[in-house]
Parts: sequence; C-alpha cells; structure tokens
Amino acid sequence: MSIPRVLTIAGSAAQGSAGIQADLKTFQELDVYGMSAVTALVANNSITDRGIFTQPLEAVEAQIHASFEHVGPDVLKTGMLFTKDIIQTVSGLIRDYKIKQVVVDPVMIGKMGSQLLKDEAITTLIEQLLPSALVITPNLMEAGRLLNAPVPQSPDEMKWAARELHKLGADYVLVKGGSLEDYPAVDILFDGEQMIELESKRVNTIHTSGAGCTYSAAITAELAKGKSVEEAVRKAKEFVTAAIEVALSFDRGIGSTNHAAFRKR
Ligand code: PXL
Repeated sequence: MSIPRVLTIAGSAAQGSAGIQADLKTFQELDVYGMSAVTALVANNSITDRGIFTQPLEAVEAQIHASFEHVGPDVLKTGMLFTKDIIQTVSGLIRDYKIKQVVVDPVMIGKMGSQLLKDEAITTLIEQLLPSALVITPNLMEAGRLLNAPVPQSPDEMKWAARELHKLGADYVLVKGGSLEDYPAVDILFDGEQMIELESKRVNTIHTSGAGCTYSAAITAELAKGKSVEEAVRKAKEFVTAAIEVALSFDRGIGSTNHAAFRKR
C-alpha cells in the first residue's frame, strides 16, 4: 500500500503539544506517513523551565539523509531550527535533494515564552531558507520580525505584510492572525497576485500550545496528498480550528491543541 510521505525538521517539545510531537500526531490524523529530524530538545513548559538542548549538526544532517535515502519525503516542513548553523545545513540539504514542496514555519518564540530561534539566525533564515519555500506561515510577531517592521495590528496591515514577505522569495505567504484579539481568526494567503482572506470564529481559550505547528503540519500533509496550496491551507485551517475548539487543559498551565479533534468532530 502506498501512502504520501512527509518529513518534519523541527524541535522536540517534550510536553507533547507542539514541535515534532504536534507534527507527527497531525500527520497520523491526516493519513500521511510522518518522518522526523530533530534539531533541538525543548524541555520547557508553562510550569517549569528545564532548558533547550541543541542537537549536534551532524545528527541533524544524518537524520535528514536517513529520511531521504530510504523512504523519501514528498513534502517537507521546517519548524524550530534554533541556530544559524542548523538553518545553513538544512537549507543546503533542501537544495541538494531538490525537494519542491517545502513548508517553512518560521518559529521564533514558543507559547511558553521559550526562544526557539536565536536573534542572530534571522538573517540566515531569510537569505538561505525562505527562497526555497513553497509556503511560509508566519504569525504576526514573526511577520514583524522578518520584515523588521511593526507587528501587524489589523487585516489590512496583514495584507501589507503578506506583500512584503512575498518579496523574500516564497511562492505563497500565509500570515496568521490568531493573535489579533479584536477580530475573528483571520489569516491572509498571498501568492503574489491573489490575496485570499480566510476567516473562522475566534475561540476563547488559553490552551493553544502547538496551534502554529499543527496548522503548518496539516498544510504539509494535505500538500502531500496532492492538494493545491489554497486547498491545503483551507483544510488545515479547519483542522487547527477544531483542535483549538476542544483544546486540552491539564489542570494548570497552558494546555494543548487537541490533535484528534478534527477526526472526532
Ligand atoms: O509552538 C512553537 C514550538 C515549536 N517547536 C517546539 C516547541 C514550540 C513551543 O513550545 O517547543 C519544539
């Protein structure tokens, strides 16, 4: 039996809601075969801070080779890349393996406040990785940082940001407005010509850890099934909205998006 194959290059989020864990759960829910290359181990959560442990460059490299040399991904996504060196290595391998469909989630700061991308690595991300991306999926803070501009505060400012971000070389830009509190959950998808506004109702919850990872993982899975970028983003938005609507609270701290919610809806 054949199944679409996807690879995530990201950090391990020990608490289970985000990063590699969110990606693999989402891939499973959407019926694609998930593989992973771990860049760093994040042992922080909203209650305790036990640190972030970067993986050696050769370990990151070896995992990516292992994924390509045997199963071979149809689509790849990147999440937490943390350092300049990792971004450089990952970008080089993406070019070497000539993989066409790359989803880049420019992860910078976790819901728990952990710094997941070093400040000095942003330029490398922009110059080395974004030009290889089919889709980039910044939230508002990330859009601001990538553009060295103020954080967008309205759908109109998000549209401006999408136009500017498109100039950095990705085919599609998805600016996610989940943190725009006075509005519905509005996202902007821009392909250089058409500006598509995607809207869902705002869900009032603090338990949204992993939402960004889950959204980009769902886009990756749908692309691997042969969907267009617009179709993949629309389905992924339904998937992440369901995951937020019945988010998981673990009695204290920030809970998790519910990766199984879309299947059980
Ligand atoms: O949600 C962003 C994120 C991405 N990747 C890893 C994380 C987090 C948030 O905690 O731990 C590994």
